Amino acid sequence: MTNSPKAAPAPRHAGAPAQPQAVQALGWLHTARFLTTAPELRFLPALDVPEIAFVGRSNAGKSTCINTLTQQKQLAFASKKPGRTQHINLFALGKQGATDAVLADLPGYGYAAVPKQDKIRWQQVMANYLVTRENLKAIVLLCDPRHGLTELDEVLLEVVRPRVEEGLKFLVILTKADKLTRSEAAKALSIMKLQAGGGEVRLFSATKRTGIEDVAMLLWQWAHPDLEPAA
Ligand SMILES: Nc1nc2c(ncn2[C@@H]2O[C@H](COP(=O)(O)OP(=O)(O)O)[C@@H](O)[C@H]2O)c(=O)[nH]1
Ligand SMILES: [Mg+2]
Repeated sequence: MTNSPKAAPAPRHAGAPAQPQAVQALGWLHTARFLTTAPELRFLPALDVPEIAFVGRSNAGKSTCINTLTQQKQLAFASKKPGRTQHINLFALGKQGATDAVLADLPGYGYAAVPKQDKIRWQQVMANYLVTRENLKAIVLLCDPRHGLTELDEVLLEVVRPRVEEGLKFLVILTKADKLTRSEAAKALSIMKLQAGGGEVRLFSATKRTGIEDVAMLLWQWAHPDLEPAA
């Protein structure tokens, strides 16, 4: 069994057979549609479906990753509208218009040189989000392995680690893997596995289409813990 004609346009390496679970997961992610945008946490609507939050420093590859996973170029526009770059954008997921999960695109944070005030503020926003967002199910941290972890990535890891033990799902995506040699990629992966404190770590490349299916399946499973993946 491979792709049915109605299966979502899963990105494939030529000739590679599609796993039914990957087709299912990518089809689900492809349903992503803009739900709402909020300038601050407290303006987010309360939701009762699982929420998967994407975070990472600016330029880590977050927008590209979300667009690649959802196969939806226009989603990026929502985040790129002037004045919205610091907003939290929510995208609804689910077949037949029935929302069964949401993706939250959190504002990217700056490079090492951000003013201390901004760091403290960001740290408070993240801590607050983790504690108060009741439907938060998973955090996805995007990291460009050529630059390693920023101070704020480290802060995030510290805030997230104890929550992972309490059941929060956590995934570190090492982006732009196409820019690494095989041995650099292996090294980056093993270092991050030590730092992720029980979270998952995956290499990802939008250009070479590495890790897409694997990440999609992980997110699907986290959003549907009570469903069996497609056989
Ligand atoms: N080579 C390569 N470049 C990438 C990849 N993903 C993103 N980029 C580039 O990295 C830059 C930042 O990406 P973007 O998605 O805008 O990052 P964001 O600021 O985290 O949303 C852009 O120039 C992208 O084209 C990838 O997988 N491979
Ligand atoms: Mg972006």
